[in-house]
Amino acid sequence: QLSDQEWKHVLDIWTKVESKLPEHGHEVIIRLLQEHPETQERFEKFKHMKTADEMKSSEKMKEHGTNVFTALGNILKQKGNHAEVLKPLAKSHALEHKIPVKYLEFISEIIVKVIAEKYPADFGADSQAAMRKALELFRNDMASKYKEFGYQD
Ligand code: HNN
Repeated sequence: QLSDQEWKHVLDIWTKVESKLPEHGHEVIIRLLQEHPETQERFEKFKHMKTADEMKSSEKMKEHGTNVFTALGNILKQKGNHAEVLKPLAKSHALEHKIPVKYLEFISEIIVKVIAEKYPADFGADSQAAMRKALELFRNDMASKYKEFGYQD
């Protein structure tokens, strides 16, 4: 679990992210698919896309980035008490989309990298460490829900 100070770091930087949430979500998804091509196979609606340019001009992908970042923001705002919000997501990502925890690790790293690039002055070492911890908590709780749903990756 995170301290009050750590949650404050996480939610303060998230306020900045929200000022351009669709753009940042879009960029994170593109980088995930580019850096880890195996993740692209998990998306029926994106797996035909070949180039980063195609992804950049895709409104559908931007919309998906928005959905992912909106969901993540809703989780972070629970400050760890996210069981209820997590459950439907864990269920769809385990049983329907079949997303291994490893992919959640991939996106976590990219999220920290992208925020650090966009907001260097507001995302110092303490904030980065706090965000990493929050994303780790999210992944751990996803992983235990995965087990409950009988999904082993
Ligand atoms: O639960 C749902 O299926 C609703 C759509 C949704 C949301 C709100 C998805 C989603 C889909 C369905 C896309 C569609 O058809 O519109 C798929 C195929 N995800 C995936 C696949 C992979 C994936 Mn995710 N998601 N998602 C969300 C929301 C949040 C969310 N998803 C994530 C990762 C890392 C991957 C692996 C490639 C992901 C994360 C980290 C989050 C943030 C909580």
